[in-house]
Amino acid sequence: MGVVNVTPDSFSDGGRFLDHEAAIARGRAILAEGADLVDVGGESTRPGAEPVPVAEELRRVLPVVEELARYGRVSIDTRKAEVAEAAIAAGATLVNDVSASLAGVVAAAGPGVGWVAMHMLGDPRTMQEHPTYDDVVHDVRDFLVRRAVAARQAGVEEVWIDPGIGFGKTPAHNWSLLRHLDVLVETGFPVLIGTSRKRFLGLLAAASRGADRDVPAPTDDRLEESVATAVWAMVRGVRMVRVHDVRATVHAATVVAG
Ligand code: PMM
Repeated sequence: MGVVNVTPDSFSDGGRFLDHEAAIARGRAILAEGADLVDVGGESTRPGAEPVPVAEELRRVLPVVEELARYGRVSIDTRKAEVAEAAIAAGATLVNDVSASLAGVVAAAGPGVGWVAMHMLGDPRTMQEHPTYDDVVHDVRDFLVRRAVAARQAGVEEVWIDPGIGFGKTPAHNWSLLRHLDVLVETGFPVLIGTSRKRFLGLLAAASRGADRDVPAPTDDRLEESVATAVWAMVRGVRMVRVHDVRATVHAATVVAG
């Protein structure tokens, strides 16, 4: 899954694809580089981000979804029912739902549309303040299985689960989830994960390059860490990875596939 953020403020590519033509060109390049689908989002969910009004989110994403759906599979990254519905009407066939609350919308769309349930603690404005869990791996697994089972019962056939790396999680929580991916894979629901260019990898990158440990490496200097975690996840049975660096990740995936 390759990412196209049509936003002014996403943490890694914010502002670059706000223009529709640029977003469409990037989406087409992602598909040409070998991604199976392109994930279009119009609201940043980076820590501290403010919500975007529905009309503005629709304005950002709909033309991009409609055009890219001519070339490949499109998912819509949204927390809003109105945006999910409109994107499905425009050709999206997967709803990437970081709020894990839109199963009803997807069920109503009928067969042929899938749903990603992602785990997030709180909401993007406050999620990184003091995230705490009894046991992050099992708390996340239990939440996702509850939502996924309910979605199946509501009639959604294609249901993915995603632990939501960085969404109300400390670096230690992220590493625990990565170390115990088997717990998610064993649920039987296909697992999606997004580690690409995230801050905890920036901190590791800075430390491994001998820089200040508290200052993350820039987002465009997290490639090796991003690909390494994607490969790690694939080897452990994760079926989809959400990435910015499509070409490198597709090449790495061919090694995993043998
Ligand atoms: N991460 C971001 C946005 N959407 N969706 C899923 N399913 N999983 C993720 O980990 C995820 C997501 C934040 O990253 P971005 O700002 O680069 O899009």
